[in-house]
Amino acid sequence: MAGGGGDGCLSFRREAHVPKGGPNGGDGGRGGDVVLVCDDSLRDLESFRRSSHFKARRGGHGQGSLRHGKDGETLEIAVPPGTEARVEADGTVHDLVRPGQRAVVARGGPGGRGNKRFAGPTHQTPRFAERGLAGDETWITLQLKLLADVGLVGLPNAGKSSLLGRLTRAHPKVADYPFTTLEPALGTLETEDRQLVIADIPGLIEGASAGAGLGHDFLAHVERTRLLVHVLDLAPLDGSDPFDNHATVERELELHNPRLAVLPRVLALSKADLVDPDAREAARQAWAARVGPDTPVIVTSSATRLGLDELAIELVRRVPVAEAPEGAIEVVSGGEELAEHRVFRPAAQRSYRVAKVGDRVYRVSGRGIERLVARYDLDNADALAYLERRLRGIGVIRALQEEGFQPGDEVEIAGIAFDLDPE
Ligand SMILES: Nc1nc2c(ncn2[C@@H]2O[C@H](COP(=O)(O)OP(=O)(O)OP(=O)(O)O)[C@@H](O)[C@H]2O)c(=O)[nH]1
Ligand SMILES: [Mg+2]
Repeated sequence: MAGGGGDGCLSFRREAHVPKGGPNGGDGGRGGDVVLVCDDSLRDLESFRRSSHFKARRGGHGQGSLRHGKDGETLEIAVPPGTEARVEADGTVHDLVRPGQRAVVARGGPGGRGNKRFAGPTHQTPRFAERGLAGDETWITLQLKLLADVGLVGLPNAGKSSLLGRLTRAHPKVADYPFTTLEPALGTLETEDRQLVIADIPGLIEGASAGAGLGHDFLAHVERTRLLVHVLDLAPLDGSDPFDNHATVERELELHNPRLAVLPRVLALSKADLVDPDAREAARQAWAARVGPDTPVIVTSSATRLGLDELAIELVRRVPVAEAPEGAIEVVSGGEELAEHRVFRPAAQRSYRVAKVGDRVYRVSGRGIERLVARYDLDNADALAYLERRLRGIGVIRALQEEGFQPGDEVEIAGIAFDLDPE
């Protein structure tokens, strides 16, 4: 919920020798916006389980002597990269992908103007001020979508999370048992001129494509990436054969979606520090021969950083430059709204509707008009006179007359009924 605007102030100068000074009421401040900020240090939306109501500060009220109210502070809410935010009030969808990216999801209400603003040659003593308006109030649905350029895949315990932690500033949980990573995590690899988002996918096991293990739910995320790094443990603790392990993961990827089989990839042989240098080199050559010239084979160690720079360079080189990963940005924003907009446009240059709702009673509806009326205290004769002039300027009075309105009839706007007797 964004902050409401502060009220404008109704005040006149008082000085000992001036019996009646001029108007000097200051304006109310704007209410604070609610802004989502993409924050690289966050990995998930867990914190929103604990607190889910956010309210920005309201604007300060105006005061006498032309003191304006302070604007309400913007309320920033940090969300992890890959967050999709849907603003329920109007259906807008924001994708927060890059660290630092911001999206205003609720706007603060404008402040009311103080009475000084309404003074003019013909109205020297305006005895009214505007109210501030309420800020936007809406639910925001947050969903974490993986928007990764690169996906790390491999068996449980292969060293994927360790690699992510070394290549980026992410701090995924690392432990010496399989299935440590339960949900995909993202990190950003920063180079001089590019940022690549890398996703750490939970380990895949045989049968993953058919629903076994944890990896299955996340294979869909892999589809969005543009490059896969197959992380392969050179010396698995369980004594399994790296060749079999490699084949298992590749088979599961292909079974899930043949498109995955053709995604470019890099083979990262992991935990090389556990293998003596000759064996590493032999493994590299054997794998290079096996996977062919299109797949670089890089011997890596998260423990010693061996090969990590080479890996980073390879990732940057192989991920095509583009605005965002293919298929990652779904523009769902306001489909229905647009259609509605189009239907209304030819008939209505005006953004409000006038209807006769009873004997000598008329209703005017429309957001703009309703927000306008909310600004004034209609029991205040000066304010009412001012509002009438505004309504006349906008064409509302004429529209009312077309419907049969006579001076003195009742008009209802935003639930407020008043007798309108325009001059
Ligand atoms: N010696 C050594 N150990 C490593 C290296 N990389 C990872 N490990 C260890 O291997 C174990 C598994 O590492 P993780 O990074 O959690 O593996 P993972 O692939 O993310 O595993 P899951 O999340 O379970 O799929 C941990 O005990 C790590 O400390 C490495 O380069 N050298
Ligand atoms: Mg892991």
